[in-house]
Amino acid sequence: MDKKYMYRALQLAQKGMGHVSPNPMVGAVIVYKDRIIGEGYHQKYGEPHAEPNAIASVKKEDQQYLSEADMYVTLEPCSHYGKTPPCADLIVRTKLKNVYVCNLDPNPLVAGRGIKKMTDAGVHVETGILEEEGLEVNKRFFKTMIHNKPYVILKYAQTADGFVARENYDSKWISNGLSRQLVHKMRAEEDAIMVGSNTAKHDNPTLNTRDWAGKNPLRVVVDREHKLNQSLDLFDNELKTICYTTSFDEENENLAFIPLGKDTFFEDLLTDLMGRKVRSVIVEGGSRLLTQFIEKGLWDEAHIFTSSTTTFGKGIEAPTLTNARKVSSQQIEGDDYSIYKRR
Ligand code: AOF
Ligand code: ZN
Repeated sequence: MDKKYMYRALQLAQKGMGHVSPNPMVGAVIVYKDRIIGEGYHQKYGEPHAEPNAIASVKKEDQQYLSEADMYVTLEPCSHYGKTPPCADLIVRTKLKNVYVCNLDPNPLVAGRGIKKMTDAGVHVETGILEEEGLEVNKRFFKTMIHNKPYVILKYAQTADGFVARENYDSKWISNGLSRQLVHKMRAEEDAIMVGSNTAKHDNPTLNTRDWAGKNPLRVVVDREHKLNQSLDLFDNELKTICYTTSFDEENENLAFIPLGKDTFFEDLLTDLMGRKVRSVIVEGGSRLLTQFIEKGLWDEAHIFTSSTTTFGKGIEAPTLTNARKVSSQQIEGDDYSIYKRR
């Protein structure tokens, strides 16, 4: 067993970023005598899993080695008939010698059965290789499988003196152009993007990914009182928007108004998004909405851009992140970009 091949499998897995949700990202590498003879990953939701892709990639002249080869795969091979037949059966039929697995699959349809199928058939299986790294790669999938709630990412930009906007909201951009492009990349990687009614009203955002080549996430706006003007860009009918209210109920192809209970509003909102196959959501503001997610402990990760400017004087204060642990920090053309996780 050599961990470098699992690193490669994790790298392959992430090529599926933005294309496989609600499925996990999975990569697989086939190794014979310290040489990679096959590679594959789960490329698109509904399409073949990583393992058949890796096996299919083995060149004709190398196929004779499969029964002596090892597979490194980032998730327990599946045991169920879903959109594709069980990968564990394919591995058994292919007669691979050793299978090294990063994470077990928490999906109740699999949950250890994939491992059992292979060991019962005499395949040598080892699990837990680079487990922590795998949990990070598939943090969205594990969160939703275990807690039945999407992975929630808070994202905001603040000035050095801790404001997210001027008092009169005439300050749409705090972070620099490169940071904003990074935000568009982030948007393309998640399933949904959410703002509150103040942000929708004052910034009139389109919430698309125009500065990045990638898919657009579902747009979500919290407008409890159903007061937002329907001429805002969010309601332009070009991408789907879900508007959560406490009363109004109406849904068509590109726009849905979903009424939720007042007391369990945010919990219900996350549950409703789960039902819409949303496995991750970026909450982009404003301060009031972000604060509610923080106070209810309904967030998983926070990305905070802090500019070097302090010219605001009076303004809308940035939220205070509590119960947070900093996991990384870097400079982007003068902006500090830090990532936190909830303790
Ligand atoms: C694997 N290899 O590459 C992936 C797996 O709807 P389906 O048929 O695509 O099945 C989705 C489930 O299969 C998903 O929830 C997870 O449990 C597993 N994903 N398994 O062996 C893969 N993507
Ligand atoms: Zn599978």
